Parts: sequence; C-alpha cells; structure tokens
Amino acid sequence: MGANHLFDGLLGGRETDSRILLRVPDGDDWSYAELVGLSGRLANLLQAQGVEPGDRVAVQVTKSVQAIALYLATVRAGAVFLPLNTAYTRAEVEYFLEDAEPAMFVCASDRAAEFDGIEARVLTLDGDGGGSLMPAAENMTPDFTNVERAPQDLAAILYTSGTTGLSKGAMLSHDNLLSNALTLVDYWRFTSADVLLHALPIFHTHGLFVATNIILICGGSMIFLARFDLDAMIEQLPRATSLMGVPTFYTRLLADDRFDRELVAHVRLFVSGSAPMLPETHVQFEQATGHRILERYGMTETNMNTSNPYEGERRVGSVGFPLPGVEINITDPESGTTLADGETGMIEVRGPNVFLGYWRKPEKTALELRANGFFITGDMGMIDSDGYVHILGREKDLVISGGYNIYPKQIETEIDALDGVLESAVFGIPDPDLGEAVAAAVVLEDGATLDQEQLNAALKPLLARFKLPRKLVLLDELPRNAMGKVQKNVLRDRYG
Ligand code: MLC
Ligand code: AMP
Repeated sequence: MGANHLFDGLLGGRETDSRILLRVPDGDDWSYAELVGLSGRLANLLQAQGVEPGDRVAVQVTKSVQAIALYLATVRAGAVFLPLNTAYTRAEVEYFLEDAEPAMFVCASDRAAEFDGIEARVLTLDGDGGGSLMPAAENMTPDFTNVERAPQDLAAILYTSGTTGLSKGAMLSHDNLLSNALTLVDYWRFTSADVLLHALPIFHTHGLFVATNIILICGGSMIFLARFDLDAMIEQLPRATSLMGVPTFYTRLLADDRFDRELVAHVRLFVSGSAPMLPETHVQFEQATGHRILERYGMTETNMNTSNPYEGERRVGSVGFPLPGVEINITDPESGTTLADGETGMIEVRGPNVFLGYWRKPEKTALELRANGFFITGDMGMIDSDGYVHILGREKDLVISGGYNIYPKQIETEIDALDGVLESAVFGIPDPDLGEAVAAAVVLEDGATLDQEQLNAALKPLLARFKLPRKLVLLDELPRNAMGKVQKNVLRDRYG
C-alpha cells in the first residue's frame, strides 16, 4: 500500500484484525477487518466511477456503518469527504454542490429524485444499507491499494459559516484530522479497552473526527446508535466506558429517573462540547453520578483546541487548557494585539489542528486566518491565572441550538424575501433543552400580517427544520445602535 497519512494513522495494520469495532444494537457487529474490507470495496467503486484524487465526494445520508466505510473509502481513494446534515433542504444542498463541484453525490434513496439533473454522479445509501451504493460495491474486491496522500493533502471539506454568516467550506488536511485525534487519544487516555457510546451525527466534527477517529486509532469499540434516543442510551450506558455529547445529551439524561450512579458505574469518561454547558448541569451531573463532565472546546475549522484535564481539576465554566501543540492567543478584536492573561478578547488559535483555509475563498480565508498562522475564532474569552481558558461570548452572530450552529443571516435573508416583510432580525433565546432556540423579530409593511405558522410554512421548503424560528415577535422597528446596527443583545434581553 502507498502511504496515505490519515488512513494509515487511523487503521493501518488493522486489515486482518478480527476484534469488534462497531456494535449496532438490533443489528450486526462489525470487526475492524470487515470495516477495512468494506472501505476497500467502496474505494474500488469510487475509482471505477471515475473519482480521481482530489475530487470531492459529497454525502448526505443517514448515519450507518456503511457511511463510516464511505468516509474511509474516500480517504483511501485520495478524494475529499464532504458530509452534509441530513436535515438540509434541496435548496441548501444545491448551494454546497455548486460550490464544491463534487464528482459524486451520495444521498438517501427517497431524496434522489430531488437531485435529478445535477452535475455529479448520484448514488444512494439508506440507513439500513439499502440503495444503489452497496450493491455496486459488492461487485468490487476488498483489496485496495491506497492512493498516496501526504500530511498536508486535503482530506475533508465541512461547510460552516465562520464568523461572517456566509457558508464556506473549511478545508481540513490529513494531518489536521490525524494529529488532533492522536492528541486526544493521549489526553483523554483512550485505549483498546474503551467502548464509546456513539449517538452523535457523523456529518460534523464532533461525531466523525473526534468520536470516530479516536476510537479507530485506539483500537477500541463503539456502540453505534443511529441517533440520540433516550431509551437506547439508558439501555446501552451500562456497557460503555465513555460518552461524547453536546450539552443537550446530558440535560436529557439528567431529567430521566433511570439515570443514576449505578447505571454509569462502568463509564470512566463523559465529554461535552460544541456548545456551552451550564455550570448547574455540571453540578447536577456530578451529584447524580459522581463524575465531573470533561468539557472541551472545538470548532469545524480547527477540530479541538482546548480541553479540561483528564487528571487534575476539571474547572466548571472553563474549557480547560490548550491541547499539546495548540497555542491560544487572546487579542484585542480591533487592533489584534495580544492581551494579558485575565483580560477578555478574541480567542485566536494556532497549531497542526488549524485548517488550510476556506474552499475557493482566499479573500475570506485571509480575513480569518492570519499570515502568522493564528485563526480568528469569533469566540470571545480569557485565560485565567491558572491557565484555564474561558469562553465568555461570541463576536460572530451565531445561535447554537442542540449543538447545531445556526447562522441568523441565512434565516433573515429568507424572511426578508417574504411578501409583506420589511426587515427582520434572528437571534437566540435560552432554551432549557437545546441551550438556545431560534427567535425572529420581524417588521411588517403597513397592513401586512404574519403569524408563526405562516412564517414556518413559508420557510420550510427553504431551510432545514432545526433552523425554523420557534418564536416570532412582530415589532414596529428593530432596536438599533447609533451606527444603525441591529442590537441583538437588546432583542435577547427583551424576548429571551
Ligand atoms: C432536532 N431539532 C432541532 C435540533 N435537532 N431543533 C433545533 N436544534 C436542534 N439541534 C428539531 C427537528 O428539526 C424536529 O423538528 C424536532 O427537533 C425533532 O427532531 P429529532 O431529530 O427527533 O431531534 P432530537 O433527536 O431531539 O435531536 C436533538 C439532538 C440533536 C440535540 C439530540 O440535534 C443532536 O444530536 N445534536 C448534536 C449536534 C452535533 O453533533 N453538533 C456538533 C457540531 S461540531 P420538527 O419541526 O421536524 O418537529 C462542532 C465542533 C465542536 O460544533 O466543538 O464539536
Ligand atoms: P462549529 O462552527 O459548528 O464548529 O461550532 C464551533 C463553535 O461552537 C465554537 O466557535 C464555539 O462558539 C462553540 N463551542 C464549541 N465547544 C464549546 C464549548 N465547550 N463551550 C462553548 N462554546 C463551544
């Protein structure tokens, strides 16, 4: 096999390893060897279908073992994996396909008709392995000579809106992904004895590049749930040694009577991230289980940046220390000069985890990625006297709901285009389940009317459902500061 930096690091030498990698409740177990074999078949299929090294393979499919194999196959074929949230509408996906120009697009069978006539070759894959992809792969051999890929070669593109609200493809190299996962295996003490309860989606950094890559590297196994389902979580937790989740996972578990110390007696590590966890959740969790949740901080462009320590104090309200090899700089958002410890400013990050830039957007890249290598995160924070990093707010206009990032600008653009709407402002309001929920303040033209139901009916074909406003307030005018900028903090305070 040729050297393929990411694949070799994740699964090199595991071609004949018969230990179980994936346990699918009510489904099959998959060994390491079986997953490597399936990824080989799929990599042969990608090549046979004309996918060349560097080509993008866009994927919008339900979580499944086959989808993990497709990720690995794409890496092995030297192509670029581009996963998409299954909730995205046709209109949203169309933008990504036009921007990324993938050679292949894999989607669910029942949505294939929506993508008739697109440039890319379309294959289908369903949550149960059905669709056109797997029968085609079965005709292929599992042996595959990996395409050579160097550490700096592109491995994946994940769309995110960065600090500005315009969707951009974050380009992640083989080494961005591998170096970060290797660091985390070590920092969080993962070994082949670990059994991770995996309930996150696999179209984002957290579920794919953190949870999955870590387990592949350490040689452990995963209990692989299609989604977060409370009953299934309660059933499987006694078999798990570790869980990674967004704060909503933990608040939902805590609210269930069955969730107690005994249920998680076997678990050694609970990790939370992707959204801020309330201090009271940390406290309640520790009271209920005796475990202090380990909170860490990451983002699409950088994978993981900081983490609370495995041993030593996991400080509530903090996201811990910069990971080994990662530098954090707190700067004045106006001037960019470095601030002293204890002062609040923009969090900037540099290290092998920091992405290559935004796909085909050098000018946007230059705005957020400094020439000296520091990435301007859009998060505000400070470093305390013990070196712990605290996130204290966001400069970027972003709502984080259940760990999904929602960019107000996209929703405002769609609302503003509706008949009778003069202007709108979308903002986050506190939500006990999701952390934040989307709210919309709308100013109507004289005589026009709009209610929540009409608003959401109009937005449904355009926006993924998790982006639909859960609260609508009609205003005569939007609150603005002296510069004319809409004051979302005022909206949040008034209607939150
Ligand atoms: C689902 N819905 C949401 C939502 N998830 N609404 C707002 N925010 C969310 N996150 C809506 C659906 O559209 C649907 O609406 C209704 O809720 C029920 O859908 P569901 O699929 O049954 O939802 P549920 O199972 O309750 O999902 C909630 C969740 C899930 C929190 C378990 O969203 C989730 O797994 N989130 C994890 C996201 C994640 O992995 N983020 C990591 C990003 S990486 P309707 O209208 O159809 O009824 C990153 C970097 C880092 O940020 O640091 O990790
Ligand atoms: P994404 O763009 O989806 O990768 O989301 C990244 C953003 O999620 C970060 O820039 C932070 O704003 C937020 N985030 C991630 N982890 C945490 C955390 N532990 N606490 C607070 N915010 C977080």
